[in-house]
Amino acid sequence: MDLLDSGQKFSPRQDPEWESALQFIPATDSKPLEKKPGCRKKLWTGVGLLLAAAAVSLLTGLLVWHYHLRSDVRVKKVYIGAMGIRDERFLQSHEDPNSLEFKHLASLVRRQLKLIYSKNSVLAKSFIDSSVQTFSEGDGGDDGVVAYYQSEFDVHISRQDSLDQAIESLAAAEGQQGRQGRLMLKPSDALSVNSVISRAIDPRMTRTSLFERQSFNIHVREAGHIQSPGFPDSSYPPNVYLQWRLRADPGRRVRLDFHTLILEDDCQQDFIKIYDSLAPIEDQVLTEQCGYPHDSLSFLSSGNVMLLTLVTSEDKNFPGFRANYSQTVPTQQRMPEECGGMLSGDKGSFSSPFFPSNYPPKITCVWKIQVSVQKFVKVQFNKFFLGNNSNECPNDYVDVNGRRLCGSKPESTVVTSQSNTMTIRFNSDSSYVDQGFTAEYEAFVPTNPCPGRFQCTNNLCINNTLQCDGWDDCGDGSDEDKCTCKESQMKCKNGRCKAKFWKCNNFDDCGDNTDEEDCVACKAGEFSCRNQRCIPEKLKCDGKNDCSDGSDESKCEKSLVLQQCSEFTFRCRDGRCISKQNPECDDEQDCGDGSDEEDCQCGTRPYRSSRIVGGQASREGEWPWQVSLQAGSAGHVCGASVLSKRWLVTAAHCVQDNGPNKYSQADQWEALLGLHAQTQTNEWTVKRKVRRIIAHRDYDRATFNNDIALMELEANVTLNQNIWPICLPSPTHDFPAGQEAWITGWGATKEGGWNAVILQKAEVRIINSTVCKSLMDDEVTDLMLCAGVLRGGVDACQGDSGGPLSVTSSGGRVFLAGVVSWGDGCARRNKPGIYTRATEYRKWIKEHSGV
Ligand code: 4AZ
Repeated sequence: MDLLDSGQKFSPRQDPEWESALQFIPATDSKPLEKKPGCRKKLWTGVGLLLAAAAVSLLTGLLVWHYHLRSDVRVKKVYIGAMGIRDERFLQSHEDPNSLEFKHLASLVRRQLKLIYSKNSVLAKSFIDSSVQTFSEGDGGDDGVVAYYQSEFDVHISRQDSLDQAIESLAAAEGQQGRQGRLMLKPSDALSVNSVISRAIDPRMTRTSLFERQSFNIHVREAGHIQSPGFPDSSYPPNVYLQWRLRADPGRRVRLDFHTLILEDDCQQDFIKIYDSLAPIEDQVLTEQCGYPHDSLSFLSSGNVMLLTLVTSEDKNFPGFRANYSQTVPTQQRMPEECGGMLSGDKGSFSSPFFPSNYPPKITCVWKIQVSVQKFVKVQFNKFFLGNNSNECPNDYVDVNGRRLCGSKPESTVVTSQSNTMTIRFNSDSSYVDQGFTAEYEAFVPTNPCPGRFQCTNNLCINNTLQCDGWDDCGDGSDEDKCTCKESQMKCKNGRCKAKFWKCNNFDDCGDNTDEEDCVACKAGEFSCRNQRCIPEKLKCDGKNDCSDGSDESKCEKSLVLQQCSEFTFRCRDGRCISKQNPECDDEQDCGDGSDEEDCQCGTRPYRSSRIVGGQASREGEWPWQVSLQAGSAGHVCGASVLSKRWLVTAAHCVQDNGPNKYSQADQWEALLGLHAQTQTNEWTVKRKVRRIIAHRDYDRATFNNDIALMELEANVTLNQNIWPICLPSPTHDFPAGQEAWITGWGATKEGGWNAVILQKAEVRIINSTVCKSLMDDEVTDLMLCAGVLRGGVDACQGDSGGPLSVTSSGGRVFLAGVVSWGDGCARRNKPGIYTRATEYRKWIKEHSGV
């Protein structure tokens, strides 16, 4: 159901008093505050201090009196709870608060609660009233009803904790109370209570500023969606507390899949919470989310109800959420078929229920693996996300032959048995769910666990060629222990062998930093210039060019105006150079003429929170500068980046004629901006014809030097939340080796593979140019930049060309570090991706596009 379609509109209340209440206090006469010289000043200081001390003591005394001694400082406390009632049948009319049946049962519940509270002196003294919010079918599947209620208490401020304790102790006591309770009420009015749980409500839900409170009741038998008010055309309203109560048929689970979720970053302000209940009982929270989460956002209930709450604070512009709801197919006796069972055969796989969705709460699955006699069992967990890491794993866990695993585990965690059977038990408790796990099992011969392969200490089997290659493929380093180093390798102190060119690359490749020792010729207390000279450390950032190449003045915190510019220093429009590193668009004016902060409408994501091989699907709007360049029936061919309303940057090799494909001609192209899935355009997507292509005149087909081109769009685009320019770095912008960068695109997801449908993203690192040149047989020039993951598995690939290599600066804006250009295959070990170095083309872009 679309809430707004159903006529529920939100009209935030305005305070009519506000404007007339505004008053301006007249400025005090400043003269009496002026300092007086001499000993009168000391006298005044003494008197001032005395007065201040007196004021502080008075205030402290008042506070102590106010909170501890005054007898009338009382607070109202609200508790939320659920009461399980036996011998009562759930009726459709119990969903309608205006029905007689609802009213009747609600009044019995209220009386029962009063009776329960009356038996506890703390509760009895402060109880005010209870109200019943709603009912649902009992949890047990057969007869029974659950009542969700709210109870209010009025308590002295110093006795809040004992009230909390009294409420929390109810659950334990109520098992017996239920049976005895009958004696205290007329038999016809007594309820047969089988459980009571009450908890303090999340204080953010009782903020007095929340002036809009509403609940929506939805039956999820027919699949549909819910969304925050105004979504997607406007941001959600401020200061609201909304509840969506979702009910499935008895015996089915509620399923909620988020399509979009973009809230304010600060969970203290705006957040959603999902409960495995129809009331916001804190013991039954499945998740709390805010900002722009990257986790799996698909949830299942344990029973047939679920509650989604949205709380917002003062106005901020965030779009909110849209989530699809449905119910699961029925299972005969609820759980057993959904997970667990007997696994026979010498190979197989299994996963936590509903993977890759989050597993439901309160579920237990048991797998019994049995392989051929005389073989043992090996289970390899490929994904493993089970809540927080802890030693005892008291909450959600996987138990393998009596050993509990929980938290997050690295890929390829292996466990083995000492017999031909293994029992694996998965258990989730009543709150906070996670994505779960996927696992493969295999039988092995105990005398030869890795036939033809290398056996790691952690029992993983890897290809023999990966042993002693300088990379930890086992995950525990055992494939790199006890190696004899080759001619091209150096020996680290810890015994590892690493390629010689890793030495002195400013990165600890050995793991014990021995590859980075004895690298600089300079003595202690000296600064080593880029040109290898040594200068006293104190001359660094003193505004003078002591190194003579300017490198001692290029990475300073403060932006001193320098006497001399160098290839490492930022040049302001007025020609002066400053010593601060990467000062452009960092929201601080560093140049006297302000030119470092001009043209900075770029590099931000609309809702600040925040193909590719080895990447993952991105969220809509996450990379608003990403463009898909499409050529007639060929569809997507290359990527590009938005520079302005009119200009895109891409790779020159994308716009070269290729047989019958006349890619150098503008009319062959169409640019899709604000696109997420190749097959789906939406209200944010803009399609534009291309008016003009300007490929770099010196683009070299043989070497890929100058692989850059500009595209002018036929008509300007209107920037929106999914279309936004990336910042261009100044020629002296530094992207140091080791820095994190992101690649994005719809290119092939493996070498020689198919293009992706959903825009992919992957994290890589900038790679030292000297290392890169030696890895790429000296085919990399200074006009190129290398980035990748040298262990392999993550890279740009065919179809990503022309797209951005995005780097987030310290100020939070995203800069174009490079344009996807070429590589030796895709995602191969020690073969980084090669990018056109954007800093080298800043002037060229300005000259040809004006951007
Ligand atoms: C391509 O064919 C291509 N691994 C782009 C990037 C890379 C390889 C190939 C980098 O467009």
